[in-house]
Amino acid sequence: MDAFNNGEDSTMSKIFFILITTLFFITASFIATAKEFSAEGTVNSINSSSQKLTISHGPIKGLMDAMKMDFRVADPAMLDDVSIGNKIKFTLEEDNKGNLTITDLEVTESSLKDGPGK
Ligand SMILES: [Cu+2]
Repeated sequence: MDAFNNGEDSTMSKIFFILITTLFFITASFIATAKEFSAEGTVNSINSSSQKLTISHGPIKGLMDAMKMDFRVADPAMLDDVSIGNKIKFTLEEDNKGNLTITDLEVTESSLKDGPGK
């Protein structure tokens, strides 16, 4: 088609396209501001009623130093996958208000007294 081979018009429409695409991605990145972090730690306690785990975690790159703190899990069923003393690897998601939620976890080392129940 002529429109695509038409020198300046074509350049202008390319610039326009790039501009719109760039604006779209900038807007999208503001809407989806959830950030993800990978972390490791040891489960200190499990609180079903508040849907939280107390974890002694190692340093989390770009987020915080090593410490003991509570984390909310995205799904209460995730609490059934861990026992006190378990070493876990987990994924943290930070929403645009700074709230942290564990969206994924995996036990890397079971505790010695890993009995049934909690
Ligand atoms: Cu912390």
